[in-house]
Amino acid sequence: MVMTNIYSLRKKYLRIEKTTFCAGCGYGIFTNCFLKAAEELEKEGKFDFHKTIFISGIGCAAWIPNPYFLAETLHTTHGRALAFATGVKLAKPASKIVVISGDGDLATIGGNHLIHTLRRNLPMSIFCLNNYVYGMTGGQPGATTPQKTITPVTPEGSIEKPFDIIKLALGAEAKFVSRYPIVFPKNLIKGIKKNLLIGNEKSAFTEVISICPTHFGRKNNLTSPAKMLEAQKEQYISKKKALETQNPEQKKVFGDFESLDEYFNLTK
Ligand SMILES: Cc1ncc(C[n+]2csc(CCOP(=O)(O)OP(=O)(O)O)c2C)c(N)n1
Ligand code: SF4
Repeated sequence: MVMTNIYSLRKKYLRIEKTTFCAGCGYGIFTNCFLKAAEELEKEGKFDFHKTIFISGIGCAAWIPNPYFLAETLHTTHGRALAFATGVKLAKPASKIVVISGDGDLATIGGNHLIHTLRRNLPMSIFCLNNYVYGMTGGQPGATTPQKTITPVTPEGSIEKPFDIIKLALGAEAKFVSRYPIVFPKNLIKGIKKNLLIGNEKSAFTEVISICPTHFGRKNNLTSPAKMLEAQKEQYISKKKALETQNPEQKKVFGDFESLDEYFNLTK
């Protein structure tokens, strides 16, 4: 179970144990899952948290590695985490690079860096934390915001069609692409471990579906973190179940994706 020794994990891996994230923010769940995955891999002798270089851009998600992780961290400029990560990898090829940042940072302002990083395929692990808005600056819409979402600048609902980040990554011919929602922590931990291992050889990309109760939830009738998690649970189905059942409700699929064709077949 994920939470059993989470306090000792936080002591071991965090510089500051208490975070400034809003109560119920999905990033707490992601952080705990990441620490659990890191610890499991360390026990297997396959990962060294304290020697890893964690790189992030700007945003609430970008705060996860820095200031919190007790490791080498580089907190960069908005949208440019992958450009910095590329530079660090080229300068220090033996280093383990992990990028953790938001969907605004990696897929909106940093979208160009994302496609070229995936195309270039330098070994690194990339975690894009998607809460569907710009959380840090007040919940404005970005490239992933679903249509009809109420935000401070779209009081009648967002009208633009959003990016599906998985399609974007597969379209850029990323060599490893996966998606895991925070509401399924056991799957998420496995997904994080797989990404961390594959990221030693190539660019490994994982979209983590998170929640921002403060800005997305409050404005869109999801009035508590629990309601947001329940809604997330309803919206997503594992790839295994989607294949077994043909995904009759056309839910969004999570798991590891091999190709655009496979992804299109799963989601129709
Ligand atoms: C060049 C630049 N443009 C805009 C900003 C303002 N800004 C800071 S964080 C942010 C959005 C972050 O959103 P996301 O990456 O999705 O992370 P979240 O806060 O939702 O975790 C923006 C627009 C900035 N710091 N720098
Ligand atoms: S604003 Fe949203 S994303 Fe940022 S800490 Fe609060 S709940 Fe989390």
